[in-house]
Amino acid sequence: MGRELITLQAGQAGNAIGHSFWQQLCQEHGISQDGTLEDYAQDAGFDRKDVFFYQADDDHYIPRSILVDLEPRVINNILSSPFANLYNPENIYVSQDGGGAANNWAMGYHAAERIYDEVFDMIDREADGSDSLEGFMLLHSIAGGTGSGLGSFLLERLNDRFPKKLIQTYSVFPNNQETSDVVVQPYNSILALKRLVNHADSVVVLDNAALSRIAADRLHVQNPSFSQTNQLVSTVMSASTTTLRYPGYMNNDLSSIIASLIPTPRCHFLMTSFTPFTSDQIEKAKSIRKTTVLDVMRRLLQPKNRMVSAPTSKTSCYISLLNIIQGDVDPTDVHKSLLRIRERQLANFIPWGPASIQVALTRKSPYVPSSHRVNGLMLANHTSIASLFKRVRDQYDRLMKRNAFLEPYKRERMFSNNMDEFHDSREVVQDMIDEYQVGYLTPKFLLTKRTSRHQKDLIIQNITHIKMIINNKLTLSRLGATTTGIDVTESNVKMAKLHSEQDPYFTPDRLDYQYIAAEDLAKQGEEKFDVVCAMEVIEHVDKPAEFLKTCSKLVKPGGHLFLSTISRTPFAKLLTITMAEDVLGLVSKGTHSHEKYIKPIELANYFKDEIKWFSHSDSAIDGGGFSSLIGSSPILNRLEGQIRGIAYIPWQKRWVLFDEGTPASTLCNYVFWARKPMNQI
Ligand SMILES: Nc1nc2c(ncn2[C@@H]2O[C@H](COP(=O)(O)OP(=O)(O)OP(=O)(O)O)[C@@H](O)[C@H]2O)c(=O)[nH]1
Ligand SMILES: [Mg+2]
Repeated sequence: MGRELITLQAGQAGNAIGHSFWQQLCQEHGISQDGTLEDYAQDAGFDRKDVFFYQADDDHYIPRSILVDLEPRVINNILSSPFANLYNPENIYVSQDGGGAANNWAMGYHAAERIYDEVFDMIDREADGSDSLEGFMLLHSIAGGTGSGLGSFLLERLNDRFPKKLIQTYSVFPNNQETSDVVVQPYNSILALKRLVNHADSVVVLDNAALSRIAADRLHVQNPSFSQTNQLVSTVMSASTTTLRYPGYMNNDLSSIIASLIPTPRCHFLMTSFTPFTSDQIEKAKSIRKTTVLDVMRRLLQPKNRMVSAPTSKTSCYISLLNIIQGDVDPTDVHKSLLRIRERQLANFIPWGPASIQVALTRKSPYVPSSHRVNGLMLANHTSIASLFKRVRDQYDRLMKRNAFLEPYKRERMFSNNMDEFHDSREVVQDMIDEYQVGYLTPKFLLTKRTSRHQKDLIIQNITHIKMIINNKLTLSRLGATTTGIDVTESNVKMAKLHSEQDPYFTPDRLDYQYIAAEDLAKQGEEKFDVVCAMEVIEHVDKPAEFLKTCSKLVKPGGHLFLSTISRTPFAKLLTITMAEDVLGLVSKGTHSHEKYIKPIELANYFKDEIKWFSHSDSAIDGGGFSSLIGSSPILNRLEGQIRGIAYIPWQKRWVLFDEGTPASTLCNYVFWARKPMNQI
């Protein structure tokens, strides 16, 4: 089954890096300049060319790519290059009047409105021609007029037209240190950034300042040409798509890569490092170094290798980190390297997240000779990227304060009456900066933000704790998820519906309540959920084992199950029955029965032995109840679950969530989280 991606190249930078990318892909898959398969690549069965190419009637390969520019120069260069016949001529749009968008975002945006039909005809044709389209990749720069303005327009419309498809961009950021670049770049950048925040699922940041620095350091080229920096870019683009093109058992589609790197939807700006960079054209850059897995992983973590110029501070840290390691690698070396990196504390992670480096091992193309045994790409979500956006914001503020260079924008419709769009874009960028800087250090901040527009959740209702559960559902929906709440008591469903109808924020397609048992929903079979929550339910059901099986069936592969319940301890009996029911009367008598309580270890074992979600026999679970289900191996997706105590503080009227491992914290109420393995249906 293919999971195809359509590439959209907009403007000069977009088309130039795109062209470089396609040359690299052709080399790696043994495809010649005109799209025919080279003799030596005839019986390759191990790669998936169909993600990026399709075959014409005569079997030659055509990129799933659409080339758009408002000036003809760059595309003409492509069409007079040896690769001229590679592209589908029907997929090329070059503006007739040919003047470009003159470094003006608004001009590019409005030009895109005018050519909308023609460009979307191409996109629709490509989308219809794919079996199982996963999404789009937009290649562009954010600083000029076309890639930035027309690119912004494409992002908005792609979102409307293909709401369920992923959108990843490779976005070139201008070299802010270079004064010779165009003065209005901060204006264009801020306007484009708003669209990148709101309409892209993930953005790979390509910072021209860092690319020049790396070209100088690694390739020993001072003042590198674009074609030289674009070689670095195409290496990164090809490496970041290897797991899609050479399928292994993990990260075979874009969504799994995005899911593992992006915990909140707006903070989706990824930085990259690659090592070792070599260039066959440049003698000095040919030098061969020792490339053990540990060397590669260490170098990937060094700030000087990052392709974003963003100084790290004491508080900046990784939110997530994926290393894609290519070549001949022994998994035990990976394991050892990860342990060493952890011991030496080479990577600083957010305090509340899974502090693990994820690793995907993939094969190398057999057709591209390489003097290195191993190479690696890092894709990372790091809070320091906010400093790049702050630089853009500060430059924008300086220009805007003086009302400098606004005339060309005022001539375009969007700015003819006021500058609202500028101010709004700045606000969106500021919010994103805050989220990176404040949010990731104080996770509560994130609760006020949306979750992914693709996320679907199920909440299994509880009979007695309706108020808490309603709040719970509202929160998830407020975060932006599409939420279904279910309950086996009809009056509860009615009450919940009434409750939500009073809030204009909710629509039935966002928050829906159904009068149905979880078991019946599972029997219907069709629908599975990204997140299933059953808070304070299991201690009330008669057959907990069956209930857990049902819940596990309702979760999508790779999805999450959250349960909260009470542990069967004398302490819990004292607190939840003697005190809450008998003495204080907080809960009506008979609500709980002690023998139905479940200990954390019992839940964990059940998920290990019966449901088989935890593969590790060595998970650190101990009978005392301070339990962590993080497998001992820090490799990708091995973070399988966690158990953490919660407690209600009556005088503060709020719940607290204890840190993992807090002594005695799971002796009464606790939350259990488990992640379904990707390979389980
Ligand atoms: N890395 C890289 N950056 C480029 C390349 N070409 C242009 N840029 C950068 O892109 C920014 C300008 O955007 P362009 O892509 O040239 O502009 P455009 O999208 O064609 O827009 P207009 O020409 O204004 O209509 C500047 O920051 C350039 O430094 C390239 O081939 N590679
Ligand atoms: Mg141009």
